[in-house]
Amino acid sequence: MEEKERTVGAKTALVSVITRDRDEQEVQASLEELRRLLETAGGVVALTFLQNKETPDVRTYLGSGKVAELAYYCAQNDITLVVFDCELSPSQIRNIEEVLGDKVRVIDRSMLILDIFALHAVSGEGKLQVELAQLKYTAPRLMGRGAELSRLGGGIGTRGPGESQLETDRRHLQRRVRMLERSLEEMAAGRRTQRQARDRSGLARIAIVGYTNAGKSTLLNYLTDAGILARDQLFATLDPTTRKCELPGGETVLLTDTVGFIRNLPHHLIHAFRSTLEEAVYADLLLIVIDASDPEAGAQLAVTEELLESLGAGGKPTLYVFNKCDLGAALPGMSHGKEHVAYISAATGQGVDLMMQKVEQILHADKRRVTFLIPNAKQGLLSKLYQNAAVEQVEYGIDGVLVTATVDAKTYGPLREFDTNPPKKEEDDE
Ligand SMILES: Nc1nc2c(ncn2[C@@H]2O[C@H](COP(=O)(O)OP(=O)(O)OP(=O)(O)O)[C@@H](O)[C@H]2O)c(=O)[nH]1
Ligand SMILES: [Mg+2]
Repeated sequence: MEEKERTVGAKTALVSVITRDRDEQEVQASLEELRRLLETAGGVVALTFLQNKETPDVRTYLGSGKVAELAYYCAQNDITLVVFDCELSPSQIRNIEEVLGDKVRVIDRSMLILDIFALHAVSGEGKLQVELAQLKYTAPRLMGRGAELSRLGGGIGTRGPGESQLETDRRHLQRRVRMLERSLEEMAAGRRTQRQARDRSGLARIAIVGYTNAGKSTLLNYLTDAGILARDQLFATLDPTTRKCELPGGETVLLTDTVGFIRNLPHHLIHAFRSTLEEAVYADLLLIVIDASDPEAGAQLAVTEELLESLGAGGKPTLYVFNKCDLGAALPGMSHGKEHVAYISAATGQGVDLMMQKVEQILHADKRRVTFLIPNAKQGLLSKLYQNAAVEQVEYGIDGVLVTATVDAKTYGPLREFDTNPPKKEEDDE
């Protein structure tokens, strides 16, 4: 394929601008990440191009003199791909390509990320999510290049989902977008049904979340032999995987591995993956995995927490899991002010037992042992108790059923009126 030849192994220039809002350190860290993204997608960095500029140029992002300079370097070094570490508008891409000439393709950070997503999507839902995001984000950026739109879905030298369906005609595109949105909505509904079934099982749900490459899949593999692909790549995992796992005390819980986060993700990209990310929203406990050996760990955690917040998963019981401790911690002070922390190596298993004890403690922190008198007319509540609590003793009497069980706050709430020894009001409000 022509696209393949152009991009896999393509000599690439990475471009960034140090602006008033982004200092050099931030720009360098982001550029380093862009280099790793490019390598994951199969490209080779031949040149890095930086400019100091108060604000990016509206027409060409770099100043016009700098774009001309970039064109010269591209020609000198046989560069065929230029990746800007920012979000470019469709017209900026066109204007830059005009200066750089026919041989050079210009993309931005999000287009590169979508290329990788296209490479790594496995499930039907994952593939449709990627295609939809590509149609909404990448398509307008390739419009106006006529027949070349067929590149879309091809990604950076790969065959992505949906390549065959893509048309140059906008109306076709819009129809395809609506079709994908409908299919994804149906899949999201299916996911909700699955989730409800899991809810009925009464098992606690734990979501493993965190920055890309932190070691989430390695951890789930260690705990459950899930056999998920774990690699030194960004966005190795796109599709969530859920496995059962036993806590030290014998309780079975559900653990879900999720897609990783990264900085500077445009909002509509997050939106496209919302339904898979929702696994985190419905969890009872979050394990935020942090690559403690990465000097950027602090910034990565901040991005992770911000994204969790925007998804509506902020404020959940959280265990901060500092991973890769076999490599040594880059930032020793990071656990300050965090209520629950664990230090592990998912690769060697060191510290994982202790981590699981903490998981158990947090899950059980709000549990209490209660004796309920459940009226005969409300026998349905008894089966709820059997599902969601550890029932110790049951006595059938004339007034109803006397049950002693250990319950969590969620289960206790609707049964409060049947508690034979309810807590006093003050305790209640704690
Ligand atoms: N040394 C060391 N390497 C680890 C550890 N945990 C994970 N890794 C490595 O880190 C890389 C990323 O691990 P993954 O488990 O794929 O990370 P992830 O968080 O699932 O990443 P994405 O799915 O890409 O978001 C792999 O090369 C792992 O072998 C650890 O405790 N120590
Ligand atoms: Mg993974």
